[in-house]
Amino acid sequence: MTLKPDVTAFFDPRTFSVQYVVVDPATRKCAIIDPVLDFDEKSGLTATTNADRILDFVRERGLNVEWILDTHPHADHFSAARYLKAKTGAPTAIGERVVDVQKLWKGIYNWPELAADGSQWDKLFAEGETFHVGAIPAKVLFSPGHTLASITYVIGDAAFVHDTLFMPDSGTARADFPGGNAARLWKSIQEILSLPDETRLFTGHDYQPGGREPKWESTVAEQKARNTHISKFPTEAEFVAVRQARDKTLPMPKLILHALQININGGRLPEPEANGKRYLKFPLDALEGANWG
Ligand SMILES: N[C@@H](CCC(=O)N[C@@H](CS)C(=O)NCC(=O)O)C(=O)O
Ligand SMILES: [Fe+2]
Repeated sequence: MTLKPDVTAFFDPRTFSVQYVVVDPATRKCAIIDPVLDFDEKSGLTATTNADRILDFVRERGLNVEWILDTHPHADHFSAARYLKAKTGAPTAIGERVVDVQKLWKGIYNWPELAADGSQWDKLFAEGETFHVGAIPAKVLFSPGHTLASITYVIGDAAFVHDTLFMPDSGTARADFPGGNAARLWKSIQEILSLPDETRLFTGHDYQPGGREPKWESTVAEQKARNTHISKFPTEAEFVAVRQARDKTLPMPKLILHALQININGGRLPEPEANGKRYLKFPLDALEGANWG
């Protein structure tokens, strides 16, 4: 029998991100997945509105946070993992290939002091590694393609697929960031679609095509039947061609250069300088060939 966690989604309309609290109702233990730390690039302000909403939910329901999980180093928002660890004491985790993403971006940022060894997280998951949320068994699938380090958390009958498959009417994630690969993404998607048909899939973003209300939950069966990129372009070659053509048209996420330097450091903001203020650093002309939008 596959156990069913209670899943609550928290949609962030600023970044179209979906954050999750995954609860084992029997033990009231939970995992938080992909929490967002708010940032406004125009003013440079940071805030913890999204993360505090999650903390309120956890407190009101008397839940015990067992894990703070990220699916990949995000390119469009800051991770609130560090903030939530400080608030709850729960361990942070990500996939072990994060070290490859650290090495890549350490070069791009010319950041010799960054330890590219994953030591910024409490736990680095290996491919196929198992753990528990309360009494519910969980397993890690490596799902690279969108990033080198992307993973899927399968927790009971629910898979947190983040930026692989979006909702069926929206398609799939882009594969053109440094370290991205459309053919690899196709393989990762096939692995997710080989889970049982009734597996609940929870996506990491919803860009609300056509202005519809935000949605985040589907099933393997629905994705196989209706995903606009997968059902219409079923072979690897067709998918890769469509994915690469679309990626050429997409401007970089507006926060990619802001976010990666926070997220490859486990969600830590830069240390304050002598005046007590924190500063970001931007490489110029590093993402050659990127679409200007
Ligand atoms: N306009 C958004 C784009 C964000 C973006 O590129 N999202 C990635 C996931 S991190 C993606 O796969 N997007 C697919 C798409 O836009 O079609 C931003 O600037 O933040
Ligand atoms: Fe992403």
